[in-house]
Amino acid sequence: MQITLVVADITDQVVDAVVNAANSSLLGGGGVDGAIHRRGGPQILEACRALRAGHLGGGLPTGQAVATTAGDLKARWVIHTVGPVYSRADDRSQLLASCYRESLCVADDLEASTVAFPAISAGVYGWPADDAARIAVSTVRATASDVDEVRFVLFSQTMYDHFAEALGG
Ligand code: AR6
Repeated sequence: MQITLVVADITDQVVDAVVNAANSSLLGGGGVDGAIHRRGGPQILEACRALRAGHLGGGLPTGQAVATTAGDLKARWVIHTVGPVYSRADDRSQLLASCYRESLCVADDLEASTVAFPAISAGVYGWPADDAARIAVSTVRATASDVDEVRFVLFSQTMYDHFAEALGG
């Protein structure tokens, strides 16, 4: 598996699957989530509502992942995952790692060969950027998957630099 880094908007990516940093409701929010629903159109929300009406009636638990259509995005699927809210008192690193592992597992089920990830939990959920990058890179590296390319799509040069350091180290 190849790991690549780019500074870009994840909604512009031409990949098989785009990962959404969602919340448990799956019904939208700000950040990546808001951008994906805005650019992808109403089909994504419709698919999320159907999941909530079915086996995810209680919402998607933190650390888990589920796929829907990507609507009008250039991708085929959106893989929604719920990162943990950062806490200094409580080490939730395993839940953050689980987001990357579970998303790759869903990507394998879809037979996706290219997957774009944002820096999960590193925005609204407050995870320190250097640690978020370290967990993202080390987890993806340690996960066995048939995905050919994992592309981390970072929204700023600063975040890119954290990922580049994690990748180089
Ligand atoms: N493309 C790539 N990266 C982006 C984009 C974009 N279009 N927009 C923001 N980022 P966040 P979280 C970066 O807040 O911390 C939502 O309301 C951003 O700069 O999207 O997991 C959900 O509904 C940051 O580095 O996700 C949840 O309630 C990273 O993506 C909550 O936010 C993640 O920021 C999830 O919070």
